[in-house]
Amino acid sequence: MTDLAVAPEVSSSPRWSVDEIKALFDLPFNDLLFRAQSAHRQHFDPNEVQVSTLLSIKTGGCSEDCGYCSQSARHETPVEREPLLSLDEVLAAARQAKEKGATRFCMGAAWRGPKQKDLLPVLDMIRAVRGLGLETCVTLGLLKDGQAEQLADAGLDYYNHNLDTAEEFYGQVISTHGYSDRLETLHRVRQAGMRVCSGGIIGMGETRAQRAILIAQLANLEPVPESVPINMLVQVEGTPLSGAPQLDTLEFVRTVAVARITMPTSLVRLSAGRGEMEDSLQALCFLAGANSIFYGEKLLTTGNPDTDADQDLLRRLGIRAMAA
Ligand code: SAM
Ligand code: DTB
Ligand code: SF4
Repeated sequence: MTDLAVAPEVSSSPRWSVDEIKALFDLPFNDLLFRAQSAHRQHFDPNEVQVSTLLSIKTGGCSEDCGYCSQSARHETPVEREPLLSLDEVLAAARQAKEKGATRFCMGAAWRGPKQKDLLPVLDMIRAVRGLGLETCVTLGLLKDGQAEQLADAGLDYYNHNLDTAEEFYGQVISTHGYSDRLETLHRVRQAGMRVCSGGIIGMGETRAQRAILIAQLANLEPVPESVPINMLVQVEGTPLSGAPQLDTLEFVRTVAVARITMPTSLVRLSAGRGEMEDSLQALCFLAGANSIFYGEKLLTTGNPDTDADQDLLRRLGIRAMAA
């Protein structure tokens, strides 16, 4: 179990027990979706999605061994190591994202965590992107003493740091850092007063019970993450998880629905994996309460639906972009 001294943001009287969450997963599909859609309508316009665009500001060559990740230096993947992008490159991408209708710009770096010399240029990027009138989010890995405060001072709106899977399964996917390291960074982000974006990856070989444990962990964070990305594993050639058995897509929809019911006021993001999803599956995810997407032809290193296809899908579903 997680040591509460390390992670004081884990509530001592949890809002949701793992058994309650397992029971949600086990509901008949239609009952589960009805409950999710009802919860969604209590807090959100069901015909709106929040639109974020993602940019990899530092790609590849990461020291960590995350079994799903194309950017680990320990896996032979098609991704090449690249230096940190310049401020001008980032600003050009952010301007384009804004023109295309994104309200939040998320910048990701393939680091275990930022070194101080790396953090300084990222602070400039945050200030500049904010200056364009976009919400800002960064995902830079584990934060050390004082770094969250520096990000907050630069005006960062959200820090993305996923718990990714159940604590008991984490060690089978990642050996170079632990679950308590992730919780400690989430705590630092909260202490510095920033909003939290934290979710996970589904389809890595975890059991349904482990999906329930992940959702319980997220839903019992105090306060609950404002943004909860639910990623479907994108299998990348050369990673240890390439070739993992494909998850039943309805189980992914169930996970979105359970996230919506247990975190009713959070944005639940239908994140990685949309590129491989039929429109009808994405529509089911929206019905299950997903109300945020990554918009733009690339995620970090893998593909995402092209923007024309997304505009067409949202038009056919009568879904509008949410104002920031
Ligand atoms: N290095 C930082 C870290 O690990 O927190 C930030 C970047 S990392 C790529 C951000 C997140 O992307 C991971 O926590 C994971 O949830 C997601 N991710 C990475 N590769 C993925 C894949 N192949 N499929 C689905 N999600 C993935
Ligand atoms: C999140 O939960 N998903 C995004 C974002 N946060 C950083 C990353 C998805 C990465 C998918 C694989 C890739 O493109 O490399
Ligand atoms: Fe590095 Fe993040 Fe990829 Fe893990 S998920 S290998 S920490 S970039």
